[in-house]
Formats: sequence, C-alpha cells, structure tokens
Amino acid sequence: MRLLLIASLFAFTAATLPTPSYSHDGAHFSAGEPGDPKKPARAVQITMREGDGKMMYVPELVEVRRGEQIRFVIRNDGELAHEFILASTEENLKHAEVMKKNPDMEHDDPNGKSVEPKKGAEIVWKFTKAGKFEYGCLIAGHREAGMTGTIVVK
Ligand SMILES: [Cu+2]
Repeated sequence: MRLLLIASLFAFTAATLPTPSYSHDGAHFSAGEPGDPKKPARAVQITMREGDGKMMYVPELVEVRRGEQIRFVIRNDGELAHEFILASTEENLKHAEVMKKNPDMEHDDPNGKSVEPKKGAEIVWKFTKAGKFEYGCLIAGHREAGMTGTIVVK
C-alpha cells in the first residue's frame, strides 16, 4: 500500500515536470561560467518590474571586466513572475521557442532563475569571455514587452 502511494507520487511528479525534449543538463553556457560563491564578487542589483504596458529590468545595461565575478542580486518588484536568464541573445531566443511549448518551465540553473513577485534570487557568475551578452525573461510575451538587458564584457 505504501509502495503504491510512493509510486503514484512519483508518477505525478514525473508528469508535472517539463518534457525532457529540452534539458539543461550538460548545457554549455554562452556568457561565461558559473561563479564560485566563496570567491569575491561585485554585487549588481537588478530589479524586475512592469509599468505602462512594458516589462523591464532596472538597470538595462551592465558593464563588466573580463574575468570579473559578479553577484547578481535580483529582486522582482512586479506583479507577475519573471525570469533572469543570462546567455547570448541567440541562445535566449532559441530557449524562448522551447518555452513556448513548455510554458510552465521554471528555471533554477547556474545562469537562470525564475523569480516570483516580491521575491528575490541571486546568481554568481564569472564572465570569462569578452563580448556582448544579455539577460532576458523567456516567459511568452515578456521579451517582446521589453524584458531584456545587455551585458558588455570588456
Ligand atoms: Cu518576465
């Protein structure tokens, strides 16, 4: 009887997980690499909000030195859930397509978090590559409403 309960719980959990057509496992990260929380990091505050039919991050531009480690301190001041996914624009656009098929996909990855309204999250990231990257919200419609920010690594 107990075994049956556990089995059905497992089946329920498996059914509610995103379909395995897209996996974060072994993903390569286009914007650098996950940081080491034990090492020093410069804190950068990012606020998510909505207003006047737009959705945005404040600030919308972050400048970083190559090799620098950043602790993103993310706060959702909006009324809706949002995401902070750190990647190249190309990678985020691809990922957004996958999310259209899995609208309930939530993120708790080294480079991306889902953040409920009035909640916060942190990401420690090491920018090992020079170039232009972005943080974006991949929930359907949010990017189109303005929810991207730019990271310039010099
Ligand atoms: Cu959003």
